[in-house]
Amino acid sequence: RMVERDLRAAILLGELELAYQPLSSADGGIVACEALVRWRHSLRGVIPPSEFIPVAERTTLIDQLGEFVLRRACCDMKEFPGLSFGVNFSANQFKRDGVVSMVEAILAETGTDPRRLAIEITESMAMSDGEDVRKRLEALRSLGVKISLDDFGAGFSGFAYLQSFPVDSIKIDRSFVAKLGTSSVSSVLVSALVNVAHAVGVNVVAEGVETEEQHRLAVAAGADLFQGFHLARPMSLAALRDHVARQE
Ligand code: G
Ligand code: G
Ligand code: MN
Ligand code: NA
Repeated sequence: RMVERDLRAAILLGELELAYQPLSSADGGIVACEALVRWRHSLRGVIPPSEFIPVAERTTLIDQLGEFVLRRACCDMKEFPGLSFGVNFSANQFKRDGVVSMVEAILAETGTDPRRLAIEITESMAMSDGEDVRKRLEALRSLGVKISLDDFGAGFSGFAYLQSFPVDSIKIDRSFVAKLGTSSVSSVLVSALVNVAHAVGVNVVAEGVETEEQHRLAVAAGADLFQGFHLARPMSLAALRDHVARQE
């Protein structure tokens, strides 16, 4: 209850902010960012999303939170014309009838090129709800928005699924990336995921890259993009400006 009341106030007071984590290609160049919401509480300091997204999900606050995140990300994107931005959508947010028109309205309002926005939903969520989810994904894609399946492989839905599902990229779950270097089987597994994805025209992000070796092995396995603490941590908008400028 208290968290719910505080979160409602936080949205109004502007206590929510976005951190951005870069995604880079094999040569190290930044090509995209993932937006990650944070709550800067006046007394408790920074509260991670794992503590308040579930609360928001149980109420209608997830709608306001989702709109806030998307609007802020679309505004911030204007500073980085060459980069795509990923925004996470949670299950209940995606189950809402109005989700597609909400995205369309915010793209229009902020003058955002839809092709630069990737909506991240978890693999397990995508699989859960049959036709409704598929229709929404197709509607978003026909706006030009990209769809990315987060935590892919964790809720193993099978390869066949990828072929028929309206997605543009998968983010291989970090549990697979964490095992790279610990056994040859893990490299074979990641390569297999990459090969199947590429065969059906789907891009692959290796997420949770924490070491030089994991990066090297993920590159060798053929992943297209790389994200993780080894490359860059989530950072403030101001830090992202510096980070991108240093690279240019
Ligand atoms: O940043 P952190 O590792 O604490 O994120 C934890 C979880 O919160 C991740 O699963 C991430 O997808 C989710 N998350 C982060 N930002 C958002 C957001 O803006 N909306 C939703 N729905 N989930 C988010
Ligand atoms: O579920 P999702 O992939 O959206 O989760 C994103 C979260 O993963 C972010 O909150 C971010 O802080 C976290 N993250 C990003 N890179 C790494 C990493 O290399 N290792 C770990 N353990 N977490 C990471
Ligand atoms: Mn994500
Ligand atoms: Na993930």
